[in-house]
Amino acid sequence: MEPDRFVPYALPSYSDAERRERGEAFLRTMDARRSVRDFADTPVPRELIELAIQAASTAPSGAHRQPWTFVAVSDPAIKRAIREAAEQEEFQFYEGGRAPDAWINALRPLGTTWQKPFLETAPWLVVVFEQLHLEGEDGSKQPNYYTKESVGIACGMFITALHTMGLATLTHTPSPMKFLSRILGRPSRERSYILFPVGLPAEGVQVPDLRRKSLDEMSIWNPQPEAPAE
Ligand code: IYR
Repeated sequence: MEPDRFVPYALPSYSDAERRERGEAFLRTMDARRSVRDFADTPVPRELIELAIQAASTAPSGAHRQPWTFVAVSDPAIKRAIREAAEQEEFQFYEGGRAPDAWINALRPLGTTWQKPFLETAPWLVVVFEQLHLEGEDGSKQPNYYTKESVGIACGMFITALHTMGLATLTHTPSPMKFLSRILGRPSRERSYILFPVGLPAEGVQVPDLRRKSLDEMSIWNPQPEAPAE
C-alpha cells in the first residue's frame, strides 16, 4: 500500500426513502438470522465459503493490518480431530467443574452440552485466527493494533455474508481453544478467535425461542451531560 496515495470515493446517491427501504430490508434479513447447532451434511461449494471470507475481509482494521487468517476445513479427518479435542475441553467445562454454576445456568436456555456433533456434520469448519503481530521475512516482529476489535468486526461480517447467502453458522468458542493452533498448524503469533461451523440447517431444526432487545432497551439518544451517570 502506498502511504500517500488517495483515490476518489463516493457512495450511491440514494434518496432518504430509498435508504430507509434498504435499511428496513436489511434489518428484516438480519432479524431472521439465528445461530444453528444442528447441521445437514449436505456439501456446500467451496466458492461460497471463499465469497464469505472475502466479504469478511472488507472489515475495517487497526492501521489496515487486516490481522486475520481464515482456516477452512472440509477434510473429515481434520474435522474429526477438531471434534475430539473440542469435546474433551467441553466435557471439562460442562461436567468437570470448569464452568462456574452461574455460567452453566446462563447456558441452560440454549440447551448446549459438551457434545459437538456439528463439528463433523457441518460441511465446513472455518476457524478465524487473530494475528497478534506481523512477522517480517527477517523474523522481525511488528505489533498489530486493535486486533480483537478488527477480527470481531470481520467475524460479524462473515456471519452476515453467510446469512445473506442462505447459509447457517454458529459462533463456537471451545475454551480453551489452543488445540486449534496445534491441529491446524498455526504459528504462535496467531491466536484462535472463533470457530464457525458452516452449512445448511438439519431438516426440522429448532432454535431457542429468543427475543431481541427493542430499540428502547438498547439505545439512548442525546443524553444530557449533567445527567447522573449511574
Ligand atoms: N463453549 C461452550 C459453552 C458456551 C458458552 C457460551 I458464553 C455460549 O453462548 C454457548 C456455549 C459451548 O460451545 O458449548
